[in-house]
Amino acid sequence: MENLKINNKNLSAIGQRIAVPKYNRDIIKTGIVHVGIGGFHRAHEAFYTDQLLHNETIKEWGICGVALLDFDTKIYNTLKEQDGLYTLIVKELDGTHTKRVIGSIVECLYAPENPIKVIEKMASPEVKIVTLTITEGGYNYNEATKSFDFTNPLIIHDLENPDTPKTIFGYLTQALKLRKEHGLNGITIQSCDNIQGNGHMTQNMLLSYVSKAEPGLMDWIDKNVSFPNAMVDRITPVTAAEDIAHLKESSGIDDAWPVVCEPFKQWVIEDNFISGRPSWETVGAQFVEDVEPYEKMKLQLLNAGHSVLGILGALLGYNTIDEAVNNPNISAFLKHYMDKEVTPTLGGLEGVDLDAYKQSLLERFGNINIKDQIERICSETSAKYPIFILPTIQSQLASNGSIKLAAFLTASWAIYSLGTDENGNALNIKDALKQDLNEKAKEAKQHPTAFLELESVFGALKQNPVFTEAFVNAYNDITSNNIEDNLKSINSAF
Ligand code: CS2
Repeated sequence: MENLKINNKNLSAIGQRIAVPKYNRDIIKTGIVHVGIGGFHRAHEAFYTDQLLHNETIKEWGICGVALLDFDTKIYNTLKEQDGLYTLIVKELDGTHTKRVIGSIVECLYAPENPIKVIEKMASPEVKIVTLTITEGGYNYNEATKSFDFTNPLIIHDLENPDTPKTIFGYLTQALKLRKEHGLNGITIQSCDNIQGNGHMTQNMLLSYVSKAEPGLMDWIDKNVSFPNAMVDRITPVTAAEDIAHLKESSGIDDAWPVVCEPFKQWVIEDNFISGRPSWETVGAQFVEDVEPYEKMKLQLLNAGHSVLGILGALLGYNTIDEAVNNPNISAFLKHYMDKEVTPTLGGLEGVDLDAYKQSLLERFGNINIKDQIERICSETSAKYPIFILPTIQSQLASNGSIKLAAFLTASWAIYSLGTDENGNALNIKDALKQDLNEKAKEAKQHPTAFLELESVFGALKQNPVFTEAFVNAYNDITSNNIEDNLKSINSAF
């Protein structure tokens, strides 16, 4: 079988081997600018939109993918080379792979090379929505001050150099200013990141920035920009070299950066789009009035569940999430955490069978074909913890509920931050606060609660005696006995 490089020219030949877009990409206009063209966007929004574009009456919702950071050169160059095309490989539970070429990204821009082009694209009349996957840390929110972090050097740069911004806030401000000057229609800014109230977060952080950078724009934004909240879900591991090789061997497709993901997908969106929106509901998204309960459920069960498996699994020397969840002591701990500490905080979820949801999470985590990397899950835990774990602890403390398991997880993270697993092997920690975490973790050897001093992560947790007592107990248990024995003893109490 001849190898075919993935691009426009080879699309119909590739179509003899796997599914390809059936619509004419040449006539699709850009209605969405998306910032952050990593794996998750390409497995989620771009997938839904590709499905939508198969409805031949829809031509106005193509995506312009923007690579915002210097670090994004590789994905930009790859997508440019491949005419925006890439393969989505769904790893089914039975081990088979469902492959399709996704065509919804119809143009790409690399912001560091040409910031003005990105600003102009966001400000063009045909663009109705800017969507974002800029990661939890990308919103520049500080848990300690509960506000926008103006001390971030990149923000200082953007305030001083408005025409050549580096952050999303600088870009959006310039684009909105241009839209106002040109008397254009309003626009929706839609977050697709794992944050409770991600629309509110986007709005609050952007307005904080604008209040300093362009105060005259505040009123226009108020009237012309909408920020829907949304819950997004699809487990998307980092693409491995084997995935690229396997695609070539099995289908003769030469794709420099395919995306791999699980079969499950969910997108629950608040219907708040000031200038219209794609009919994503026709391809499986749900539009609802209030997304909050769905967000809470997903962030505090799935994402937090991931962190539980990631941190405990890393300490035990595992590499993938399925290995961790297939350890009965870890999975029992996770089940107790979900049932006893998270579930009481979730409130009523009309129409959702929570027991079935939790069961389905264990099955998804256990998918041995996905090989979701523990390293990916543990990356940037300092940005994830305040969103995935802290709300559960705060809510449980307020109602005198159990926080024992969350305290054990937090103490495990302190041990993890020392940089080696239980067998003494080095951990590859990727975290913007890696240095600070490591210093506090070292101090914690003398005074365990020193770890909780990182207020941008833990807020005021250190001041809470109930939590600190549970944390110190857990810390001492972990340092005097191995994780697995600790898990057995915790689990036996239920
Ligand atoms: C993960 C998420 O980054 C993480 O810690 O929990 O990337 C998770 O896989 C997705 O949110 C699934 O929808």
